[in-house]
Amino acid sequence: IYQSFDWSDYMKETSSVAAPQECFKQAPTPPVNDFKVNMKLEALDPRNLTSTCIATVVGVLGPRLRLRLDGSDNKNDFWRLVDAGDIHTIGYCEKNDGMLQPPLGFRMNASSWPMFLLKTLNGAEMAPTKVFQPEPPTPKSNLFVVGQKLEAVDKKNPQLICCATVGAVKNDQIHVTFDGWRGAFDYWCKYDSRDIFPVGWCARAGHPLQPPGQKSATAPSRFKRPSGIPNPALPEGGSTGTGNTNGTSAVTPAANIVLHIRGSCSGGSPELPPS
Ligand code: MLZ
Repeated sequence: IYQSFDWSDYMKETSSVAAPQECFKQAPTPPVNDFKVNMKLEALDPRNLTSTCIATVVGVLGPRLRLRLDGSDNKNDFWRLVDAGDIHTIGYCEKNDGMLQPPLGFRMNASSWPMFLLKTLNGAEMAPTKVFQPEPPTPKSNLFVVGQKLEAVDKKNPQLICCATVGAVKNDQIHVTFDGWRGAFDYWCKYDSRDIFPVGWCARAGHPLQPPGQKSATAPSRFKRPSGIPNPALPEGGSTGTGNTNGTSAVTPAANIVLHIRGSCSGGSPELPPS
């Protein structure tokens, strides 16, 4: 029988506490999502933040938008909150004397960009101003404390928001560690990152929350998802082909790649934020 995850039980069991709302650059009441699939807007190219591009909403999940840059492929989708500060109505860039740019990896010849832009915007459904929600204020300082619980985007599977713990705090950054998962998913981020949320945010937002993982793969867990119950966070009913009973799937080994590293490059520590 499927036992849904309960933060308050879990925090009792683990003698832990939630990071308070004041720590986060997030609205206490998650914003409404009035965007619709196929609406177009302006977004910064996540792979080249100097470029403002046209993006299309290709999915909605709670207050989040799955975006695809027009002229790009379907392998570089990214997610933004409806109250993100870096998404705008079409026309915003030009109004501020900017020029819309083709995305990195534009699938056509650069010379065809002006005509592509004309055609992609012709007859397009443009997201109206009213669906863009105001960006929440930034906390004055890093108020996080090691051990506090939170909900965090899994940057390797960015559709997922998962149970997490503050593993370390350094200056304006926190180390996000994912409960029940090996360290490969952990990351450092600024305390005002839009990828971290207070405990309870997903429930309030109507967004799925991934329960803690299974570091000990054989031990039984109340949080296992029985096979047959789809993971709502995944497209097409949640099957990834390599699915396990956790509603997730095994990590696919990366293809072999050749790294050419300069002798002068020391690489840097994965355990510390860039100074
Ligand atoms: N398919 C992946 C999902 C891992 C999600 C981890 N989130 C912290 C896997 O099973 O490895």
